[in-house]
Amino acid sequence: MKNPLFPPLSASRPLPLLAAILAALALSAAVPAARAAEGIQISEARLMAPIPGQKVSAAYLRLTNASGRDMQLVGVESAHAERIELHSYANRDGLMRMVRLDSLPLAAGEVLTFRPGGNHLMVFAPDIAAIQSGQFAMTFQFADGATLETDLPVAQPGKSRKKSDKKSDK
Ligand SMILES: [Cu+2]
Repeated sequence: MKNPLFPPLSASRPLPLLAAILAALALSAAVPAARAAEGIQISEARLMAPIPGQKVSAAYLRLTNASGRDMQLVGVESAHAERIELHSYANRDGLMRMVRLDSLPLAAGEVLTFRPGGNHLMVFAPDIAAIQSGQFAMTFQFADGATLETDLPVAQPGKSRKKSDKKSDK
């Protein structure tokens, strides 16, 4: 009954087997994941610190596609936010309204600009601790599965960041 080739699992050696299983899982999970989006450059990036009382903020930047291939931005994620959406503005019945986009094309050699009044990243429920740290990590996701991680510096909106601190006499 006792098979010398397959000694019974004893409590003395559970770790090597568990470690092997975990290693195999990690390996299989890692294969299709995060391939860095090469040739995509981020510049002029900043996350606007939310106005006190607001649970949403915007991020702006420029994405330059020097990869030589047509790309498509399909999403942005951050561990420091509930979610991040691609937004722009569209004329609806004569009013410029904010609209959510599923994706944005970024053809080879092109620049995709996110700026106030245009395309922007809408950041929902940004983590205050991350904002106070001055750096906000995000991961950009492209249609081909490539990703690009970056730290956006946090910018303070406007001059009225401290309303209690009135130096000017308006
Ligand atoms: Cu928006």
